Formats: sequence, structure tokens, C-alpha cells
Amino acid sequence: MTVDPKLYAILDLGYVSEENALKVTQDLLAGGADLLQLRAKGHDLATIRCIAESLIPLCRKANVPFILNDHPELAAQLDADGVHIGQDDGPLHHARNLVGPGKIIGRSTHSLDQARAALAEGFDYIGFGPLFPTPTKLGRPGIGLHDIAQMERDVGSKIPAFCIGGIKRTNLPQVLAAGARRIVIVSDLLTAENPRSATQETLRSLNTLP
Ligand code: TZP
Ligand code: MG
Repeated sequence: MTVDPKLYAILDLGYVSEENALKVTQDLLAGGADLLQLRAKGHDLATIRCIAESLIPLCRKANVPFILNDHPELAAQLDADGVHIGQDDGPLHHARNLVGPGKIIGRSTHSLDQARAALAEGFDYIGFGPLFPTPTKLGRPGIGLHDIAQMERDVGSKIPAFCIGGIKRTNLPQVLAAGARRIVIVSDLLTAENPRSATQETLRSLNTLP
């Protein structure tokens, strides 16, 4: 991970076809994403493996960690840089035993308490949200912006904490004003006419932070 990662991009196969995965990933990396996750809900392991194998060299070349959503065993086989797991995916040590030492392991959190618990458990980073309801994660309510500042003080000051969920270039100033310092954007980058310039534009906003 770069010393101070700010923008975490997710290549979500719900938005990008398998044929376009490589091109869009190139755009996200060229635009300046600091971390890249492959999220492939509902895809079979053979497909995920195949796409991951094509994306990993691009990430290595850009010096950007490649994180696999779910599937710690596959992440280990691929020698991915890390894995991202949710609240229902078991304790950190299970994932650690599967991916091995030195790999990045992130946790989704949906409240201040969960964020604090993930820090205490020893996760390398967290996602915090969804801030706003989002079609990318259907059925999960938005948690709003009010806990961001406290979460940053308690957790984000110790490990990278990425606000996520419904963040777009248009509402990013509002999210940053609430105290966010790092973010994940999925659909707003993947559905942009030009994902590369959308990523650059997002990074410029993030870089205005003190
Ligand atoms: N976890 C919490 S919200 C979310 C995930 C994976 C989806 C965020 O996607 P988008 O399109 O940026 O709202
Ligand atoms: Mg999961």
C-alpha cells in the first residue's frame, strides 16, 4: 500500500463486462487509484481467477496493491496482495491463516462500533459505509455522514479507513467536509464516460485535503 492511500477503486463485474475488465482497470490505474479491488459477486471461481490473473500484472506494474473481494484461498493461490472480507466472513485470523502473513486484509464496517472492533481485531484497513444507499450494495441502508469524524479520530488515525457507498464526484465535497480522508468509489468511476479522467478528477478533489 502506498504510504497514504486515498482513493480505492473497485473493478466490480456488476458494472463492467469481462471483456472490458482489463481496459477499465488500466484506466483506473492510469487515473491514479491507490488500491484496486476485484469484486465479482456471483461469478464462478474459474472466471474470477482468470480475470484476476489478467489484472494482477497491471497492478504490479503500477505499484498498486491488488485486493480480491472474498475468497481468501483463491487470493493466496493468486499471490494477490490482499483480500477484503465482510462482517459475515469470519474472524481476521481465519482469513490470515488462508492468505498468509504480510498480506493486506480489509473489513467492511457499517457502524462506529464495527469500525472500532475491526481496528481492535487487527485488520489492515476498513471500509466504512455505505454512507448513502447504493445500487452497488442493494438492501443496505445508508449510515449517513454524522459518524465519519469520530470514526476518523478513533480508527482512521491508526489504519486507513475508506468511506464508501454512494459517493460520487458530485457529492464528494460534502463527504470530505464531514471528515472523510479516504474513499472508495465504484459506480461513479465505472460508469463514467471516461473512467480515467473521472479517477483523476476524484483524486484532485482528495488532494485538496490538508
Ligand atoms: N460496500 C459498502 S457500499 C459498497 C460496498 C461494496 C458499494 C459502493 O459502491 P458505489 O457504486 O460507489 O456506491
Ligand atoms: Mg464478503
